Amino acid sequence: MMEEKISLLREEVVAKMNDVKTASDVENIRVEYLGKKGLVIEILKNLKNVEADKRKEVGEKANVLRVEIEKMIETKKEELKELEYENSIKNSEKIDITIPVEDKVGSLHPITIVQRELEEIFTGMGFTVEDGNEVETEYNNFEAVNVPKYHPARDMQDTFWLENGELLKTQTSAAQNKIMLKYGAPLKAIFPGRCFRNEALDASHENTFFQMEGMMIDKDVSISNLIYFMKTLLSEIFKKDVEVRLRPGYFPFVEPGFELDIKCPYCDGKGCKVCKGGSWIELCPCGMIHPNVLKMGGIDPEEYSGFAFGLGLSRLAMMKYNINDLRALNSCDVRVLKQMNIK
Ligand code: FA5
Repeated sequence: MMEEKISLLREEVVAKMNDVKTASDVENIRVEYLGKKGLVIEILKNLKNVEADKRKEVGEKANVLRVEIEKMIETKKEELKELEYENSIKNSEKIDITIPVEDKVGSLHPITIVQRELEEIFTGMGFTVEDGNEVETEYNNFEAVNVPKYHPARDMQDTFWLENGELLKTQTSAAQNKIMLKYGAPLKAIFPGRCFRNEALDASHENTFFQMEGMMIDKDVSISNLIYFMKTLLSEIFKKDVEVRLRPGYFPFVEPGFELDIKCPYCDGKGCKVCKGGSWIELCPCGMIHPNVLKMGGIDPEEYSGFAFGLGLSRLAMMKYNINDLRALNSCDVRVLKQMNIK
C-alpha cells in the first residue's frame, strides 16, 4: 500500500513539475511535499505506524523520493533562471553588430591641437614648455610684471578674486617672474595656459580663454629676433609664408611694446570677412621685456635683454578653423567639433 502511494506521489510531483511556470510554483510544490506537513515528510514521520516488516523498505523509498524531489526542485530553479535570462535578452534593446562604426568617434579640441602644434614648433627652436597656475597671487599676476596697485592697466583685466586675496590669472604673463627666478638668463620658454577675465562677452571675448606666452632672454636679444620668431611660428601655423607688421602698443611689462598683426592669410590682404576688409589681423601683443620686470626676476637688465609675447590661443584656433564665434570653443557641444571636421 505504502509503496504504491509513494510511486503515485512521484508521478504527481513529476506532472506538477512539468506545469511549473514560476519560482513560486516550485515553492508551492516544495511546501506540499517536503514542507513540515508535506506529504513525503508525513510518510517519514509516521513510519512507526507501518507494519514492522515493511518499515525499512517504506522508509528507504520515501527517503529516495524526498531526495528526488529536492533534485527536481533544484533543476527546475536553474531552468527558470536560464529562461528568465533568455527572455531579458529577447526583450531588451537589440544591438546590431553589423552596423558600421561611425568613422569619427572623437577628436582633440581645436585649442589643444593648436597648442600642441605651437609647442612642437617652439621646442624645435630650443624653447622649453612651462606650466603656469590658474589660481595666482596678485603679485605674480600684476606687481611682478610692472603693474603696481592702482595702475590704470589693471582696469583692463578685471578678474575673479578668491577670499584669500588670490585671483584667477588674467594673463599668462603671470608666470614670467617665477620662470625667470627658476631658470635665470639665458632662457627660452613658452607657457600656454587658461586665463580668466570679467568681460562683457561677445563673439571674440570669453570670460575663460587660452593664451600662450613666450619669452626669450639672452645677451643682445633685439626686436629683429622677436620678428623672426613670430614670423616663423605664424608661417608654420598657417602653412604658408605670412607677412607681419608691428604697431606700437602699450603694456606696462614691455618697452617698447607692440601689437603684432599678420597679413590676412585667407585673402592675402585683399580684404575678406575674416579680416573684416582690413587686410591685417591683430594677433599677438609683444615687446621687449621692461628692465623692471627683468630686475624683479633676478636678471640684470644691463647684461641681458629679452622679448615676450602673449598670443591669444583661443583666437588663433578660431582663425585656423574659421570659427566665427569664440564662445563655441567653450560650449562643450560635440556638434562644434563635427562641424569643424577635425580628424
Ligand atoms: C595681454 O594679456 C598681455 N599679457 C600680452 C603680452 C604678453 C604683451 C607679453 C606683451 C608681452 P591682451 O590683454 O591684449 O594682452 O591679451 C592678449 C591676447 O589674449 C589678445 O590679443 C587676445 O587674443 C587674447 N584675449 C584677451 N582677452 C580675451 C578674451 N576675453 N577672450 C578671448 N581672448 C582674449
